[in-house]
Amino acid sequence: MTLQTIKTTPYADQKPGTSGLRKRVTVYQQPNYVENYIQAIFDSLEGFAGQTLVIGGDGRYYNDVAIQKAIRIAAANGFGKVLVGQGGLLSTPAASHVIRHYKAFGGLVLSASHNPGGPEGDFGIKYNIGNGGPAPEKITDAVFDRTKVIDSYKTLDTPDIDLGKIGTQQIGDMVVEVIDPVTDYAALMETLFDFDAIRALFKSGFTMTFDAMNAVTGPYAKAIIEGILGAPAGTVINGVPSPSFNDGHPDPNLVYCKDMYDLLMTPEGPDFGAASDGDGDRNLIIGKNRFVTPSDSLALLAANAHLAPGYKGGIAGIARSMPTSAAADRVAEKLGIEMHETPTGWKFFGNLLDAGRVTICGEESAGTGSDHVREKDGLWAVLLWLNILAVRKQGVDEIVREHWATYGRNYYTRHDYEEVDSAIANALVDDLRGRLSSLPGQVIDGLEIAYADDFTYHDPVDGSTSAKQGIRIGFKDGSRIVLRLSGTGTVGATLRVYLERYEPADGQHNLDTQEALAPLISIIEKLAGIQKRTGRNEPSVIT
Ligand code: VG1
Ligand code: CO
Repeated sequence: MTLQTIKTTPYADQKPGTSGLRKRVTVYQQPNYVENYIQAIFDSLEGFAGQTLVIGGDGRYYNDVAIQKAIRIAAANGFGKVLVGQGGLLSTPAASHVIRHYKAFGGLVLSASHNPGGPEGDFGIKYNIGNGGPAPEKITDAVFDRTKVIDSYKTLDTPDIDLGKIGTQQIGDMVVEVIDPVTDYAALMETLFDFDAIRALFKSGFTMTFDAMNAVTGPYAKAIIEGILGAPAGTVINGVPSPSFNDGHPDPNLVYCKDMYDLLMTPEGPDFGAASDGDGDRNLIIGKNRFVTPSDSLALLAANAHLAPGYKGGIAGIARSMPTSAAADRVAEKLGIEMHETPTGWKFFGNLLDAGRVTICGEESAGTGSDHVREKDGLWAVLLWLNILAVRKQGVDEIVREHWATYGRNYYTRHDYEEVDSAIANALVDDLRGRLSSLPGQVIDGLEIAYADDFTYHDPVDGSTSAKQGIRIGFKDGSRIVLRLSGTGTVGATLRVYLERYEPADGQHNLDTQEALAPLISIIEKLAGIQKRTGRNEPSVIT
């Protein structure tokens, strides 16, 4: 077995986005594309000689090829040990837990999350630091700089490692330990939730369907929900991870989980429906006759977290990404705890969690999580919901309505325009940005603009600043429109428009969401001309 230093030439497009480097599989298949990126990551880190690296992925197409490359490059760069999930699988939250639990130096998460998979789909690589969370911008910026000049990478001339067998193997000076991907994660969940109460809930005849979307959460959900918690076999559907997600799109929203939604709206349907995404960090929650928006779910979980043993002492604070609705802010206010607004992407929550300033975090894009790991965690959210349902002995709809009657309702929707020509999308955002200072005071369709800015985040823990994180237009009545470009798409640009309107506790809570937000939809068209400029007459996806 020989250590090799292989000459390479840089790629210009290896800039990490909201969550790692996501590209088409065909882009990743170019010579040395994976190698360059992983070597650039290691070149940007210090002090890992002899340390442990965690590697796992969501099992999508190309996972098996990339993971072998990653192991060889890690060995050649001097890591002492690699911990890898059996079959190359680790959900993103489980990878975060494994990094923390075994005090690893960091980890590589091979995933493009909710993006479609398969040979024509997407692949991704993300580096997580020792706290288990996505690398902060300081590191991702350094990695990008390095990719632009990289001229060689290190690897070992060795056959593929057998990842099917649990146990340790040696490659060069490095140990490879293949671990069961589920065991440590399931044990962690057991410390947080009242499993006896949830078991009793299922025994009492409560019914649920969990759609793992042919992605990585299947084995976790089966082991925990059907195995440990005793839900009937068949509660977990699409539970076998498939490299192409069975040609599905593993994004748990009302478009790709429409069948589940329809089922939950019928009397014959189960009491509770949930789903998670490609890498297991997102969640969808639907009760009988009640879809819970992710922003509301964050607020509800924060308000009820004390009902679960892991949070019985109360929560220190809440953080939400900027485009997420302000529903959680009202909970924080009532609890008298800290509330933080951060840019999109879980990497911005890490410092607040590490500093103990917040316990629960969430994003409007179906991501919620807590300080138990440093990633959002789909199954965790589902289990916390089950714990709350078991303790409160009420249905989802009733709990949601009581919440609105206490805190008011934030009507909320997101309109996505996908695969828009990048030049058109950038010009649209730049034009609006240029006009922001003239907007406050203007009255459009009877609504007065109170403020308009481009969100800049000042991290209160490390003092770093992140500018240009999305355009916010706020109105006197508390309504808000946010507009930003996605950092996870792989083709053209995806324009996201986030719309929110607040109805107080004694207000109207029964309106249709799109109708309730129609005035704002019309205002943003007047201000930004999205449909006019993109030539689209409706969003590609409404969530
Ligand atoms: C999207 C979501 C964001 C999320 C990110 C990664 O980013 O909006 O909230 O953190 O995906 O989630 P963007 O830049 O496309 O809006 V995942 O589950 O894809 O890792
Ligand atoms: Co994900």
